[in-house]
Amino acid sequence: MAASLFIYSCAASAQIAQHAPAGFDVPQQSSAKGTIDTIYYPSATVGVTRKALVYLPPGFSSQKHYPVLYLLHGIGGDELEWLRGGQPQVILDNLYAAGKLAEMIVVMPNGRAMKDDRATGDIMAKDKVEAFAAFEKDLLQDLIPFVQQKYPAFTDREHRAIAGLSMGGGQSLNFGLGNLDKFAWVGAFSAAPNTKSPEVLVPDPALAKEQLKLLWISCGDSDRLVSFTTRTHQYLAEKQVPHIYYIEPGVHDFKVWKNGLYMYAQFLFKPVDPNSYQKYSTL
Ligand code: FER
Repeated sequence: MAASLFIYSCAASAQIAQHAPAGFDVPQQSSAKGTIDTIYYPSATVGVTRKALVYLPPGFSSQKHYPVLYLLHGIGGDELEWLRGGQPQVILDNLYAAGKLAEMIVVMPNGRAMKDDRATGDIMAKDKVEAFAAFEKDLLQDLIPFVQQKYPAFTDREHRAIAGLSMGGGQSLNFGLGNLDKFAWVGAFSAAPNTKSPEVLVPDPALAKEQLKLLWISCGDSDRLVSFTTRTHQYLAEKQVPHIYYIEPGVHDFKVWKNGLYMYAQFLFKPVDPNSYQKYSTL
């Protein structure tokens, strides 16, 4: 019994993503680098051409097929926010160099689906906040089909992930859990008040449990918005929907979001072991 438990814990810990170590976000001279494209896609939803950034992994080849992660920004940001504040390409390049990441395409859109989608003026204005909800249609009907036409992407739910920070975290939960036929991997870093109430997010816990590969929710313990993460976690725990709930020391900033990307990305598009999720959790 003791021996089998030991073996089990070794096997489980082998696939556990650890908290980001020092240097995880520092460019390494010698390692292969991914590339970043800017794409412009016609949005029938908004009625304009919209912009997004696309990170292609080192060694990208149009002869292969790739899963896709949609990575969303916060209320004060746009398609450049992750790049400017989080340098995800450095984090991902380093993870590839360490052999810790499945090859994937990462799409960073502008999640404020309105004609003038700049993060200027009153970013909390009603029409701008509503545009974050309107992005669901733009994402599903305009951006995803465009990405799948332009890049050699797998098109099934098990090869599509969504994650975001703050407003983008709320969007990821709302859109991901609301469209389980489209997304098998859902992640939220410091989800904002736009996060739907747990009963609305997950009305059918059995279906969510069956369909989700991974549901990740993380937040800094001193974030003023932490209650939105805790509330979601409590409901999921009560309904026994497997998820990773990762509370770390921190506030509402890129230190937490970069670690969220670092950890969440390592799970994506690999075999999952929900039994290992309980090793995460609180401080
Ligand atoms: C709010 C507080 C914070 C809110 C949104 C946010 C829509 C979003 C923060 C972020 O994206 O960083 O009351 O309401």
